[in-house]
Amino acid sequence: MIINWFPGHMTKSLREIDESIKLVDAIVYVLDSRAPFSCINPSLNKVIGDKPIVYALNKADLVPENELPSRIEKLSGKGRIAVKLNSTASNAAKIIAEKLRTLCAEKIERKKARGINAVIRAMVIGVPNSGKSTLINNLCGKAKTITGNKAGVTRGQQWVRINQYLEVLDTPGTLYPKLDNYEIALNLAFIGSVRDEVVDTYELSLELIKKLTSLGKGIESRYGFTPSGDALQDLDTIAKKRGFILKGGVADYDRASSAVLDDFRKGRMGKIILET
Ligand SMILES: Nc1nc2c(ncn2[C@@H]2O[C@H](COP(=O)(O)OP(=O)(O)O)[C@@H](O)[C@H]2O)c(=O)[nH]1
Ligand SMILES: [Mg+2]
Repeated sequence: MIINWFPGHMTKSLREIDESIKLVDAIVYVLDSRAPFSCINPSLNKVIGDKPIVYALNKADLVPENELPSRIEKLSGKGRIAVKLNSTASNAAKIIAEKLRTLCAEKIERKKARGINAVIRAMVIGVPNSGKSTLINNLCGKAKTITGNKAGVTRGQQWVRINQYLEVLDTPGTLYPKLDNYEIALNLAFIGSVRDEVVDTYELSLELIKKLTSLGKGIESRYGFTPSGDALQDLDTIAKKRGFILKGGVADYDRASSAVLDDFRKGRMGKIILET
């Protein structure tokens, strides 16, 4: 299966993120906990430089809890804090605000010492479908957007004051996923970060069945049968079990493929992490 972008897309999105990143003190890098390392695009390293990062291991509710500590540790370091998150939960904003404050504590203190209003500015970035908008909505809540003529805000972006020391850009930076490694590209496609026009749903669902079979997860708990090892046969079984049948009694693979991908993406196959 081919999964690819036109390189132009990547260049454009990196340039856009680059413009916004210049304006902020810190970055909230949203990762999908089911494949956190696949969500990191190394092409961004140069743009980010040593800007502080909170890695939000989002959708943590969709993976086994014991899988996260080792990954959090791996992602943490100087100027880097990683934290598990469920962006749909009401405490998500508080968690992220606290981590940003910890990360920028020195900067806040320095500004305070000089009698400057100690507001740090942050932006949310991540691959598509990682939960950026959900997190921004949660962060901004009823907070007022700061209108007026603040420096650097382009194309309808606005700063939102979250609390006395934090402002967040209301528009996320959408990161084009890095697709030049096939396994990573597959992970990104499974979690819905690769636009559907770029991948073949039918082939992708077969790949997902293979992956879940190798992990020993998902198929049995969702569809109630042990995978056979033949992905196509299993897709056929899923179609029949779900009643996706075309005229003449043949399995509707299109519907079954979409259902398999949707079930996985919505967490209906149980808690699963793809990166082992
Ligand atoms: N289970 C779960 N779903 C989430 C979480 N965060 C976001 N979502 C869902 O993931 C999907 C994509 O979220 P969205 O914020 O639109 O992603 P964006 O493309 O990065 O802006 C939506 O259906 C959200 O409801 C989370 O922490 N847990
Ligand atoms: Mg969005």
